[in-house]
Amino acid sequence: MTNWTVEEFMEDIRKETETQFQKEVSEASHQEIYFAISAIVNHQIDKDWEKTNKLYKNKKPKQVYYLSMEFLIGGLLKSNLLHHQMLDVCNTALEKLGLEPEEIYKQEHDPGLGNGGLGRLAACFLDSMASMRYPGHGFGIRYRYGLFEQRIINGYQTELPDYWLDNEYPWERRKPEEAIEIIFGGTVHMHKKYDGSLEFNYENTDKVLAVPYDIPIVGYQNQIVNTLRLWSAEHTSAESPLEFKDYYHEIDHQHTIEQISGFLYPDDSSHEGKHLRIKQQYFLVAASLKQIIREFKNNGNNDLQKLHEKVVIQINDTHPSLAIPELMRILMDEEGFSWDNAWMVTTKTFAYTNHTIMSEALEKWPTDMIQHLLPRLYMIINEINERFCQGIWFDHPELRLEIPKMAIIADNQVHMARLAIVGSFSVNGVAKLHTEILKQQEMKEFHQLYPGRFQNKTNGITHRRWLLMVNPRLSDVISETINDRWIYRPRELTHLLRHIHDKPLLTSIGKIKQQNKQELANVIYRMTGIKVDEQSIFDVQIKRLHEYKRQLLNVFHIMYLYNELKDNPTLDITPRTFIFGAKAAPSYYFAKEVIKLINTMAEIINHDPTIHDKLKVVFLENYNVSLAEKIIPATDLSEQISTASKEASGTGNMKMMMNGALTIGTLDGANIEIKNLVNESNIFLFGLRAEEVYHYYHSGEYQAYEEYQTDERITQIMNQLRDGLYGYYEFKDIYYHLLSTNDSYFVMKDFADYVETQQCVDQVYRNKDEWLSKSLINIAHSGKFSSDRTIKEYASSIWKIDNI
Ligand code: 26Q
Repeated sequence: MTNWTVEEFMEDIRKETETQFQKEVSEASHQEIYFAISAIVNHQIDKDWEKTNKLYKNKKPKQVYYLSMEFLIGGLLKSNLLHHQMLDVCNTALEKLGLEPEEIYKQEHDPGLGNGGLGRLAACFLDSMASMRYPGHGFGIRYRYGLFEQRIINGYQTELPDYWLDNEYPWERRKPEEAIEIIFGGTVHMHKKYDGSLEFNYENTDKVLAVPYDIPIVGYQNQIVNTLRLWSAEHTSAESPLEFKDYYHEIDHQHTIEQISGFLYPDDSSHEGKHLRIKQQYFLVAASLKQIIREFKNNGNNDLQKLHEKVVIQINDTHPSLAIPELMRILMDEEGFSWDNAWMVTTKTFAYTNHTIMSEALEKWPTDMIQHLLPRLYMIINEINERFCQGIWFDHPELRLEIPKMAIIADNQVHMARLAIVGSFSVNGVAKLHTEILKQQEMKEFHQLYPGRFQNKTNGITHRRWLLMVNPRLSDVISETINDRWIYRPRELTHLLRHIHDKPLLTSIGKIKQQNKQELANVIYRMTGIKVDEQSIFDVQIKRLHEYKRQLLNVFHIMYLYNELKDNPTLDITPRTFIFGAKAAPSYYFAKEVIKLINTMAEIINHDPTIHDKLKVVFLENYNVSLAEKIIPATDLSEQISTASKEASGTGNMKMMMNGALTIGTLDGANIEIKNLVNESNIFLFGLRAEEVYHYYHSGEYQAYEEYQTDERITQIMNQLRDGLYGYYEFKDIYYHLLSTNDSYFVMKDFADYVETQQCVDQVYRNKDEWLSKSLINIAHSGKFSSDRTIKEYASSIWKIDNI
């Protein structure tokens, strides 16, 4: 650990700008200063990284590998400075050099290598593993284009390519000497060898090079640096000079290969089988497994029969579940294992995390596609399926009738979740309710078959980024009040409860929220030109746009309030600023219409002088990790209003709670666990419960049309959507969609309760002391949602690994 003085740090910045750019600090651009500081941090990181690798090499602990198609790591400069105990010094040094630190940090193009919660969870997990000294690493893909950049034009979402590698990315290290060759397609020939064993040869295959780019994952002030390895697809160089006529063909082919790591697919929930997506998945899996086995052997292990003693692989949703048949292939075809031995090792190595119950989001791939692209893997999947179904038939006759629902291959499709369950020793959900739903409903046959295999691991978030880094003022006040041990033991945040009557503390927490709101108001003004009232309630919904997340319910509430104010401009309501951030999958028409609706309401409301600024609506474009870092510390009210049973966990709910927001939410996902901690008086709950949602689905009792006709407020809103809002805009498609689907996410059904609960919010907010003490209670209980707790649970009950 280094203890730099401000002067030393300033000197280093000078030196780096000189050597890298031959410039004085005063002449250097913000970009160049950013690169200079990154270089300073990188020198430190490289030393610790080498030390950590040596430590692992010597002690040879069991390692965990987190396989994920997404890692939403966010900006790394600030967090790396913080983790190296250099952030304060760096801030002061920059200020002394006449620079605004935030101006430098925002030079970093934050890599959008994930869609949302699942990708951000992977990043929080890496942070917790390194910070708690667990030997755990990530494997993913280095997409050349991350998730699209969102621009709002004329109220509509448009998508632009996110080319995040436009400048050099200072945190990655290319390792061409460790590249791995991957084989796709071809035809398989089977030979019987003299000893009776089988040999598989491939003809007309496609070769792809997986080139690693390593990103350091820096532990919090503990000198541990783990590795996130992202694979980039490159072509192998042509082996011999090309015939002229083959030349263009060859270039075209190289281009196709590079496309494998070309871009991240958006989560469009009802994805048809996309050829390139499955290539990406196999590419990740094949490269990572080869690397894992290579490392296992390099560590002096020569008996792959013992792989699971040194290696455990967590697969992040089904996306990397081809790893299961791929490990089978390696063990049998390359290492000479029998089926039974290979299966034993494989099923002791993999653990699978499920992140959704939405059946349309469960991955299925057409069999002919897998057969064509991965012929040998298809043979193996087939055999896994045969043996699995036979096993049920003979050993579990009570489940015979369920075989069609359980078969890995059914209706000419490979069901990836079924493959993942059968091939893993552990299956986990991401919040208590979600895990119960998996066990009792969505995967109940599998739970009957393998009752011990299912377990819950409630999600978490890294409190280092989501509190310490993004909200330094609040962090300081907390440390002054209960001392700073909470940074290492976030559960100690509960000590704040002893200060619940501490008026000066509540006042300073209130002031800090106010300052954060002021800063966000500036961001909002810069981004949209909208001036918002910092005294108003900052009511925030930030997440991917999905029907089940019900941004539409939020909009209905806004439309209702606006209609009320139009009828009665002196109506006494607490001023509110509704803040949205959301990307819609490019092909998700309904979601995009909701974005247009939000922007239309913003246009109308923000320019209507008759409502005296009591309402403002803000849609912040291109919601991503760095924008989240500005919004979350400034949030008063966190909108977690999914249709009960649909949100597996949610993690934004935890981030906002940790920053003192109160939640308005349904009893869904982790909201339930938030409620259990803070108790019902410190959270605003409303709406149908999960059982009621299931009941209405099965009974068909709910009639959306009746709801529309009986509640006059809904009638008015719906008719406005159909006929045009205040003379102008129409949203007929939303109107017809709600009625023709019988309001399948219960927007209209939950409306009345939602509005009533929002009225409670309005009342409580008027009593500053009451609001602030609820806020403190939320902060105090948020330590449970540190991903440190989550990772400890994975480590002890799934991975069986110790920290070093
Ligand atoms: C799949 C196939 C083809 C293309 C895209 C996809 C795809 C990509 C991403 C499908 C799903 C995702 C992402 C899902 C996700 O983020 N789920 C969220 O995971 C969080 C972490 O567990 C939970 O908190 C959220 O409740 C859950 O919605």
